[in-house]
Amino acid sequence: MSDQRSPEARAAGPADPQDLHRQAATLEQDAAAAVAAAADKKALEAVRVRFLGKKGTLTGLLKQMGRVPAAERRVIGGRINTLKQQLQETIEARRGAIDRARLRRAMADEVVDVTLPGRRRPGGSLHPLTHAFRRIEDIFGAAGYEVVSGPEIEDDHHNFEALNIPAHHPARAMHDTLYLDNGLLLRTHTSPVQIRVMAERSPPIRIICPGRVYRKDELDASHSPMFHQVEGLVVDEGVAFADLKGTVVDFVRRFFERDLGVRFRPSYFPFTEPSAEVDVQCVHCGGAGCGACGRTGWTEVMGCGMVHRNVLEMAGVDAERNTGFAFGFGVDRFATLFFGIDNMRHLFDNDLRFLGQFA
Ligand code: 2U9
Repeated sequence: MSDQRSPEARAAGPADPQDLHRQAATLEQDAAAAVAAAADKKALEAVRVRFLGKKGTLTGLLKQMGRVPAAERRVIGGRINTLKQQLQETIEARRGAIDRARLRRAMADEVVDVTLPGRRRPGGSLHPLTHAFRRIEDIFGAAGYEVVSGPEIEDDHHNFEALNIPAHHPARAMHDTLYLDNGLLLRTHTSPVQIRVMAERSPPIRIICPGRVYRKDELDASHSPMFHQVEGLVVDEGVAFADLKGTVVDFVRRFFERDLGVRFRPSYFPFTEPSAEVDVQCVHCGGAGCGACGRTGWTEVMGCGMVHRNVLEMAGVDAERNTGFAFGFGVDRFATLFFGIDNMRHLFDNDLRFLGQFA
């Protein structure tokens, strides 16, 4: 049989089997220690390459097999192969141990203590105007009124003409209206909604119309170019001023949760006849007089009256059979009185320190 040894092996001469056994024993100890010391997969891979790689220690041993005398080759070759297999198994076992250790650490880091109290998210709060609108709608809703909304951009007819405010009537100046380029306008009250309802429905009508209204005012302690209003309208057979008085007194006492004194002062509005302005006893001083009510003991909160016959007729209501009453008030005013807010600006500043007080 021809010589299978590599040229190097032939040149190097025979290998001492005992020396190979000694190298194998040393390798076994070194490899076991190196695998055990590998702290992570990268270090373990370096150990694998060091012993089992192409230029690894064990590979070097195998390369010497060619110089071992044939009689010894089977024994030493078997030992080295067993060593290689054991080393591979030891490395795999260590890889598994490293993975399990890493998983345990990860789980320890991510552990959730479900018994801990939850982190409270800061709750929001309702705007004082929202509170006021809800109170108003609850009170009138309980009395059988329907809440109706309408467009904020209106036309001259619905905002003025249909309310008995003809083209050059001084009342328009009262409203300091904001007109758009197309001749439409920002409604100065929510009355147009009631006009639209009367045009679409037959009596009996019982509605309140909340919403934003606009006037060319500067924002100051008691005025704003945009403010919030509620108007109410009742049209039916046999509606009398006494019904209006009873409704207004009942509403303001329910809203302010107090048996406040209420007084009606004769007034004038183009859309109602007779008309009245409504004062309530000052919610701060109960009528004794203070800074909030200008030492009068009374605060004006509302306007009202019996719907003018012209308005009913223009809206297509049979004024022979039906009469009606209407009222209107600023919600901002009711909110500032109810919550003791001293300046209208606070309603529009969006300062969370202020708004957070109204849960
Ligand atoms: C129709 C007929 C009549 C609504 C009314 C008032 C009196 C009134 C002001 C109070 C403060 C507006 O917010 S405010 O500036 N309103 O004084 N409003 S009677 O009368 C109507 C409404 C609609 C069809």
